Parts: sequence; structure tokens; C-alpha cells
Amino acid sequence: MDPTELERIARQIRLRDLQAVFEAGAGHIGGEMSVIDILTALYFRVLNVWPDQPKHPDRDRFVLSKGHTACALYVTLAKRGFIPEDEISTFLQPHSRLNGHPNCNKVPGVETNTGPLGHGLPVAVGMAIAAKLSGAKYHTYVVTGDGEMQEGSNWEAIMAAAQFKLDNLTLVIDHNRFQQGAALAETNDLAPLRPKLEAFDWEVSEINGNNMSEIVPALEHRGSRPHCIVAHTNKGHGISFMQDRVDWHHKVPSKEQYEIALAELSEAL
Ligand SMILES: Cc1ncc(C[n+]2csc(CCOP(=O)(O)OP(=O)(O)O)c2C)c(N)n1
Ligand SMILES: [Mg+2]
Repeated sequence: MDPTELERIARQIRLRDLQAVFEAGAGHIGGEMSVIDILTALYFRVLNVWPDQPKHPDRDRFVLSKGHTACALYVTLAKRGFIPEDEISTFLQPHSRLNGHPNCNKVPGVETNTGPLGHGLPVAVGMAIAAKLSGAKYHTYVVTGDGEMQEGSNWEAIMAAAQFKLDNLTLVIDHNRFQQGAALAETNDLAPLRPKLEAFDWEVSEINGNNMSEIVPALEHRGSRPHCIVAHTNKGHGISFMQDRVDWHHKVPSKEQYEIALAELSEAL
């Protein structure tokens, strides 16, 4: 699938995500909009996965460590055929399996439970080591938030990945420059991320994480060390009044704001 087609799918996913958050009256829309291009490239181009066999042993592993953006993952999984598309309307409803954070025991295609920040990367390192030990050929991808990189557990995992020479592991950091309630620069500023990862002996690429032509080759890159993609993104990408505004971490649009956002995203389709 070429970048133009991937961009079209990403816009459809953004639109469905916006509708789901508006209808549920909750969600983490800012970080969903920033990561949707990366999710689209993974599921519609890069990952070897089979929706009718979600536990196929040869499947590539994908961990959405920033589990609060679960809705974006559900919409992507639905569009790719893992779950019915009309199930998205149950997001956050009583008895729905589409909870606020992804649950691998309920949702086909969800590789591991996430939500508490700082756990997805350590689990992904375990998956990559397991492949090395068993001779499996799958690749493991994990997406963290940039605020999430403040969790110390991530840096233990980064050390372990270098030690075990995990050339079968790709970490994407969704570097949207905002966390919850603040900009990274105002709290525990980790930028620039590249020299820190390089100091731990990782290979590092820096890309525009909202540009399909840069995302795809970075995800498809294979080297001899663990690979980190520092993906420069915009929180709220695609919706003008949300972009780079700290309050849109988990704010829900009013009816008027919803109509404006809907029009902006539909125009781009
Ligand atoms: C261990 C832990 N502490 C706090 C939270 C609450 N929380 C949810 S999202 C978030 C901010 C995350 O920021 P970032 O990683 O930058 O994500 P993004 O900007 O992509 O939404 C926080 C503090 C959590 N989920 N887990
Ligand atoms: Mg962030």
C-alpha cells in the first residue's frame, strides 16, 4: 500500500476515533490523533499479521504502551478486520470489551495489557528476547508516549535490549511534546531523545511522525542493534483547534467543536 492510500486510511481512522470519543464522552483524543499515522502504517503496511488468526505464532508483535490511546488502536484493529467495525460504538459502554485501556484477554489483536505507563517496552523486550531464544522470526514493535519515557522502567528495558543485541525490536516514541496537564519542557524534559538512546547503544532515526513517506521506511528499517524511532508528532494532529494544546490530552469536544472537527477531517478525505 502506497503513502497516499495509507494517508487516506489514517484520515478515516481519525474521523471514526473523533466520533467514538464524542459519543462515549471520554477518551484521550490528543494522543490518539498524534499516533494514528504510525498505527496505520504498522497495520496496513508493515506488520505481518492475520486478523483471522490473531494468535498466529509467526505474527509480528505490536505493543501500544501508551494504552490510554486505546480507542485509536480499536478503530485501527476494526478497520483491519480483527473486530467488527460496528463494535466501535460500544467503546466504554457497560459490558463492552473495548475498555479505556486495551485488554489482551478480551480484544483479538491486542498483544498485551497496557495502561500503567512504563510497562509496554519492558514487555516488548521480553517478546524480542523470546524470539531470539526460540529462533522465531517475528519482529516486535512498541509505541510509547514521550511523557511516558520519564518512567525509569523504560530505561532498564533500553539497557537490556542493548545488552541482548535485540535487532528484532523497534521502539517508536510518539514525541508530541506534551504529557498530561503540561508540556514536557515544563516538567521532566527528556528532549533531545536521540543522544540518550544513542548513549545506550541503540540505533536512532528521527522522523516526522505524521508523514507517511517518512514513517514507512523508518518502520521497515532493519539493522544490527535495537532501533528507536523518535517520531516528531503533533498532539491533536489533523484538528486545528486541538493541535499542540495541552487541555486536549483528554478533553471531550462540545457539540460545536465536534461539528468543526468533523468538517475539517471530512474535508481532508
Ligand atoms: C504509571 C502511570 N502514571 C500515570 C498515568 C496517568 N496518565 C495517563 S496518560 C498520561 C500522560 C502521558 O503522556 P505521554 O506519554 O506523553 O502520552 P501522549 O502525549 O501520547 O498522550 C498520564 C500521566 C498512567 N496511565 N500510568
Ligand atoms: Mg506526549
